[in-house]
Amino acid sequence: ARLPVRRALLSVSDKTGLTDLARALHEAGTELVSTGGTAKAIRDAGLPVRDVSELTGFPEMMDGRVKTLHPKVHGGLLALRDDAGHVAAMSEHGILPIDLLVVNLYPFEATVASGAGPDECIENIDIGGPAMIRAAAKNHAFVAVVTDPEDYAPLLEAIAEGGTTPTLRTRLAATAYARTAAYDAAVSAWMADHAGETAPRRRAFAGTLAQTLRYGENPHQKAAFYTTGSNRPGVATARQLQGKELSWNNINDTDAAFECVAEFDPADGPACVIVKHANPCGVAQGASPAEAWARALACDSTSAFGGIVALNMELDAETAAEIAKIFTEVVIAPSVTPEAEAIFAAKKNLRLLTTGGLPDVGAPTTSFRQVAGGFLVQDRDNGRLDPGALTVATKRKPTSSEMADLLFAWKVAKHVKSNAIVYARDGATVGVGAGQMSRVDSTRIAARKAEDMAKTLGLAESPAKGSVVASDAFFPFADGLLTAAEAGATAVIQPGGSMRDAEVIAAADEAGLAMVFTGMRHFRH
Ligand code: 93A
Repeated sequence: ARLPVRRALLSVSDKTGLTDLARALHEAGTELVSTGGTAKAIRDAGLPVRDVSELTGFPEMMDGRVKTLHPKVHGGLLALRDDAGHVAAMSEHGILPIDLLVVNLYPFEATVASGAGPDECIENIDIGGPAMIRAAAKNHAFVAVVTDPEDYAPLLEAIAEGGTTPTLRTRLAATAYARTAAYDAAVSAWMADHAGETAPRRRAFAGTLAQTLRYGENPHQKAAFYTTGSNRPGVATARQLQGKELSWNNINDTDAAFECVAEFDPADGPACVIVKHANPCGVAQGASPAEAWARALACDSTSAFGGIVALNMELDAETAAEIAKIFTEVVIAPSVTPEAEAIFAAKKNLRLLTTGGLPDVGAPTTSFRQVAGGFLVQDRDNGRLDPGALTVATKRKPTSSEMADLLFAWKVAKHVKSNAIVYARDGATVGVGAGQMSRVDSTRIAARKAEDMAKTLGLAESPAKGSVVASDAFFPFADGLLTAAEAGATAVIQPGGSMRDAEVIAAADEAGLAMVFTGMRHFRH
């Protein structure tokens, strides 16, 4: 059942491993046919190769837009070798069978990511490549198609054993269609962006396999990481400087931490976020990155153990030395000083990532949520508060220091799973309540966290006393608000808009609280 590879067509943009592959094929007796640049690379390596233009009898034309789009190529890929009519057509028209196709496409995604203009992006939409890939993959009963240099080795192994097997050809065909689907999805997304299309309805969604993970959320789940070709600074585009391979949970939590810290403009000073189980357990600003870290850690030092740390600016040696004192899974920052890198080098397992910058949290990107039988698509929550649009609901207006903390707490609450309650003071969280089914429970949990913080740090009273509180959605009843007031919060930020707003406002006035409405909700599930 093994099929020999007598003739191969090679046409690759990414020439990684090309000459080694071509040499091995040549030594195995395979005739090589190739397009312009690929043929040149093979010839330069001293190997015999036929130009595809010789095969087709047409020159490559129109700046390469038409090189392989010809019946001599597509007939050779699509003909059924066991069909008398197909075989007769081949001989009548001088079509030679092609047993192996090696193609990788014009780098459309990389061209877009590089910030190239529209003309260059369009020129990098490969037409002939996907056409050949799809033809060869359809005819995988007879043809092997390789679209990823990582598959060169298994291909050559099969050839050394006498030829390609049906299983290998089918697996390669599946990979090939995954590639053309992801490619077209990237083109579609770019075109939609280009046309200013904001609704997700005209888009196809696909990613490119970036990494096979050891396992998923749990060890019995298989998992992989796909990237969409975006150049947004973040976990998908980060450079890993050291440490073990990222796990599924690492990637998920690192994303949560970095997206949260990106809310804090470095122009407003250093900020640090510590995440556990996709929720921030401490967020703080500070005079230095080390101070931001120390204040974020102080919020919930118990939960921070084994956490993910994100900084909004360069990681320096002082901060690295402090972080290294506790067990940390991942540190992510726009950049790292050589001194800080040297400090972490002693922590072999710690994964250190740099992103080169912070993402624009206001930029529109898409988020997904899988449900049984489908998936939900929405704009990522890129809602940002215009402080001028806040309305004061209570008799008392927040003081300027309360207002600064309210805006801080609101940014954090956006990144806490609903129902989210965040107590903050002096630019640092002092209690986070996350993921409860009842808002009043989140309010109580956050207050208890603040009491724990007082105990751990030996404070005379709960740091919730004199704090402000943010709620990701409105208080449906006064009870949650009153719980926050009892814990010592003096000011509240929340969307407003409850049927019982009047009741909630009256309770706030009676407790002497200042309360502002954002008119914007930040559910996160
Ligand atoms: O411009 S194309 O869409 N027209 C074609 O007929 C065609 N055939 C192959 N691009 C085409 N290709 C692509 O050229 C391949 O997919 C590959 O990425 C690239 C290889 O070109 P070269 O061998 O000249 O480097």
